Amino acid sequence: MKLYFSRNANPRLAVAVAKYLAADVQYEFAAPQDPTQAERYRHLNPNLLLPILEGPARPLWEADAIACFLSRRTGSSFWRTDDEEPEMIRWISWGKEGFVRATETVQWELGTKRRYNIGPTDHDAVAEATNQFHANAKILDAELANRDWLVGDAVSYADFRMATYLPYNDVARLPIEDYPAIARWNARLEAIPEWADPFVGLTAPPLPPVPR
Ligand SMILES: N[C@@H](CCC(=O)N[C@@H](CS)C(=O)NCC(=O)O)C(=O)O
Repeated sequence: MKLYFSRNANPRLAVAVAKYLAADVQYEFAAPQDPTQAERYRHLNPNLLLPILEGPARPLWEADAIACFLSRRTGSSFWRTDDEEPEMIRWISWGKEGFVRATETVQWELGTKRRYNIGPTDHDAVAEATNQFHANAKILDAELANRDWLVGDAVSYADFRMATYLPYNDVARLPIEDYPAIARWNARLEAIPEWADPFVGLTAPPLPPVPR
């Protein structure tokens, strides 16, 4: 199986999952958004986005689907399949609408758009997403106040998914430290080597710098 990736957030998430699960995959850097490369990838993912897992009967795209597949394939409970599964889905679903979306938007406006010269930063969008971040961080902080992980007593895919954009907070600069339980949880995640740097040993160009 081959996992196509870049250093951006969703492929980073998929690489972290595959590495954490010690899945038997090869890793290949890809650039499907590059017009000169797009046709190589269109049959694998018509969205021309990463991650893509080639190997299953149909190539799989969407980080969540890839995480589910690899967890099943490796016989792991990282993607819960027991009574904790609804709880895991709750956090994946809520995160995508709230905390993840807020952190994604700020990172997109201040990071990705500037890195790839996609267009001017929409400061209203940053302000709105920052408000959304605070509203959701308050809820997440209360949830994490008395436990280490979102689901049960061990890390799950819900934790990785919720934190998708936090490794890019050097650019987004959202005040994670104002939420002590989130900060502790993020530190626990960063203590997992496969999360802290999923790209160790892989060949991939660095992200373009964010111009000042
Ligand atoms: N919903 C998709 C989003 C995929 C996506 O937006 N991928 C972006 C990176 S975050 C991408 O492929 N950008 C082009 C690139 O990294 O080369 C998922 O969860 O996998």
